Amino acid sequence: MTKRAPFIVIEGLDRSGKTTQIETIRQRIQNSGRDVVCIKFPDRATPIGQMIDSYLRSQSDLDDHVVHLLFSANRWELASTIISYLNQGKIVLCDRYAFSGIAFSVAKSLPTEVESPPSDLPPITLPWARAPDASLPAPDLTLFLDIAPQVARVRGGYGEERYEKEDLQRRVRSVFGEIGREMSGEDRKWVVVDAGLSLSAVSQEIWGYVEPLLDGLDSSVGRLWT
Ligand code: Z5A
Repeated sequence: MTKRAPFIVIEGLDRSGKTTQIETIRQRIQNSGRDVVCIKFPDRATPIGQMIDSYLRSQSDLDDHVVHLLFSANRWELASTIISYLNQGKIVLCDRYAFSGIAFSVAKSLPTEVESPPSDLPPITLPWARAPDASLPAPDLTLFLDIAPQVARVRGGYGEERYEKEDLQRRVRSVFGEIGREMSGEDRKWVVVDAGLSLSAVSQEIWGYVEPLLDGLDSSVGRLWT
């Protein structure tokens, strides 16, 4: 049986170095003579991605439940393409995935120091947030680039988008911690990397996890949370 390629996800907070590290891994994989494709969520180019883009830039307002479902729909838009790449032997490197979806949406529902206006809708919980992403292609490895928001801030500062605020990033980090505790039981498919180290130290550590997967896998692509 021909092997299929691995699906590798990089997760982390804003400014944790996801984009930088994906580019380094992509080059190393290409230099090793293998096919690799990079994707990023949200994919702002699709019709749903354009709605998300407008929301993130604060050009439109949407209820938190609605935007959560849009982020998930954006992943479903690419789900069959991901599976097809993997079955063609193309390694998929993905910048953010369903875990970001859960972490950001649940973090928005956590209590804050500043009181928010009362809502008629229920808060977003982990089980509610996970449901729309169940059965998406499951990553074979997720590398969570962990960084304290105060260290991330030093890296050129946060941008102008809706979620680029230190208080929210702190709450997101704590939800990512909870997701990591749930996921870490799963055959080391979730790995925490200290993203506060130097660029080369981080990429060396990441490569140590990625390299063993490069020759492909015998199993078919898994399904998330099934
Ligand atoms: N979101 C959501 O709510 N729900 C979902 O389902 C999904 C996403 C998928 C999309 O942002 C927003 O959507 C995101 C989550 C939410 N909101 N936030 N925050 P995005 O994808 O467009 O932006 P981002 O993911 O936050 O990426 P970023 O700001 O570009 O950060 P990054 O890719 O992790 O970092 P970087 O660009 O590689 O590096 C940042 C700077 O740090 C740069 O100057 C580097 O040279 C420097 N750097 C990187 N690594 C190091 C080290 N090790 N040392 C020193 N300096 C470094």
